[in-house]
Amino acid sequence: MNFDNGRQSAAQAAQYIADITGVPRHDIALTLGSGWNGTENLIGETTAEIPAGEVPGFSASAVAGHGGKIASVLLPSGHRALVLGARTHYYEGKGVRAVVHGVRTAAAAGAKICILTNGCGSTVPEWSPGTAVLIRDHLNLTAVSPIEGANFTDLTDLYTSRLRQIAHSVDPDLPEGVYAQFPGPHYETPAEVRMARILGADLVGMSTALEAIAAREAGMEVLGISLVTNHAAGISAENLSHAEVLAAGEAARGRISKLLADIIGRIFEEIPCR
Ligand code: 8IG
Repeated sequence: MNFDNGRQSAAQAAQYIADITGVPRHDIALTLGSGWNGTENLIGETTAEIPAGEVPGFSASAVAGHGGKIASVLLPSGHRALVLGARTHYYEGKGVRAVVHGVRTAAAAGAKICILTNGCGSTVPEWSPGTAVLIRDHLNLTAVSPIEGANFTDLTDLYTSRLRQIAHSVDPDLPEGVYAQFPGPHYETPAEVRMARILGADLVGMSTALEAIAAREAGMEVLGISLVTNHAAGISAENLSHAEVLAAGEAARGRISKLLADIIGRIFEEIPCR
């Protein structure tokens, strides 16, 4: 067996993106989760946009609130960002390879840094909808890995302290937490949320951990930022709804877009363009 860990299909997708956008290499990848769409407009100038479904190996997203486009953005520093407005979730049943194809494509496109954003539930009563949280570490509760073969990848500093420090230099009050990826698509029961808290999870969601693992395996540095869009089940008196999730994202959009734009600006400060 040849365990290429998706490199060949990622290389094909990256070549397609380079051809269509006219940008041979991108410096950073940005995956936009629930509530984060529109952020690309604040970080720089979109020079090309491709419907995700047209790129080899990608499929159009079916979830409202998920953009479905791949954009090439010219940052004020001159660097290039590949913005993945589409994300394949594990619960779509397309397999873990499809879930991480986006980050592998970004790596093949040249990205050395991978920023993953998401909307999630909070197990911390004080973190209400609208709170942005830096991911310090994760619990992969999907019971699968995106890596195939005897490729023993070190995850000690997965969400690198270097990038978290840069984020904190932009907003010193940004809280940090542990993100637990559940398979979904159902939200947790209150008992599962209590279990997650006991295991050390501050945030619960349906993405990010598998992508972060693949990003690291592909040699990228990872930064994760969550937007709390709801209290996890049982944490507050309310029931969960996708409408609530969308509303929280809408209300926070300007603030979190600016936060991300400032962090990206800081990352490339004093780094010359290739
Ligand atoms: I947005 O409460 C969003 N995504 N698992 N639990 C899980 N995923 C989520 C939640 C949540 N909110």
